[in-house]
Amino acid sequence: MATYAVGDLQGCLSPLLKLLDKCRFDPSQDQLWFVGDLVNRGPDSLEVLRFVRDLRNSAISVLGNHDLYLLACAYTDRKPKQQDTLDTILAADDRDELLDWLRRRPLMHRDTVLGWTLVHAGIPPAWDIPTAEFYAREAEATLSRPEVATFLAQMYGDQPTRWSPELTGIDRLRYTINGFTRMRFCQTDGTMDFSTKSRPDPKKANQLLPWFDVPGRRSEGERIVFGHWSTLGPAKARNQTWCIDQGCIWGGSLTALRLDTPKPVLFTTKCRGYQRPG
Ligand SMILES: [Mn+2]
Repeated sequence: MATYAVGDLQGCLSPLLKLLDKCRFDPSQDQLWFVGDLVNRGPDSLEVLRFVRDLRNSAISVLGNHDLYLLACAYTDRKPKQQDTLDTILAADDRDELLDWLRRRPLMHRDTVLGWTLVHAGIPPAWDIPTAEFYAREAEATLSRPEVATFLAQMYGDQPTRWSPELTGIDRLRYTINGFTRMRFCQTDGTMDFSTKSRPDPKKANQLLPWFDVPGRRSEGERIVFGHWSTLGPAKARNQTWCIDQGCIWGGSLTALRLDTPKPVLFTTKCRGYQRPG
């Protein structure tokens, strides 16, 4: 039995099918882990959502910022923007089943036997693994409740950026969601910084660090696979974390990382690119 983690799809189905062919994925035996952002910007958001849902127990998908954005568009008065490709989902006959399935996906998945943890963007440096799991479960419970709309309407915002065990209510939930699904950079003390999406700038390393390079990061030592950061550079181990978002939607590649081998093995397939940056 093989386990593959697959990078951000953002509504691109054909690269996924090609990639699964390439690694000879067998749904009767193997498992797929998806780093989230299944939908938006690509041409087949609805088909990708149905495909991953239909894999049932052969797939684990964590929530990304684009998945949460779809939920916000579906359950609140937020309107999709011009570059979004969510309309086919919002108009689909099976939209309610799909959205209900999506909002019950985890924010973090950990397999202690395999020794890997899956998240969309990262784990806040202030959290060790049990702490991260605790707050993931809290936010997941909120998303699975019937009153999900109330939460989604208050979800957006950059604050608070600094962790404190005294945070409560919507502030704590927003910190959790932003850490798992939006974070890239932190200040050297671990405060999240949402001012830039670019690649790390060595000249600014005394102010802004990728979350996985923050000194004293409490999840250090854990193998973590994530996506969300297509400008980070080649997929490789960085402090035992692997970013496998290789910018499929931008004409880069779709990447899978086999996790159950002594050393992780990369599989990639070229993507034609459906969106231009900016
Ligand atoms: Mn993302």
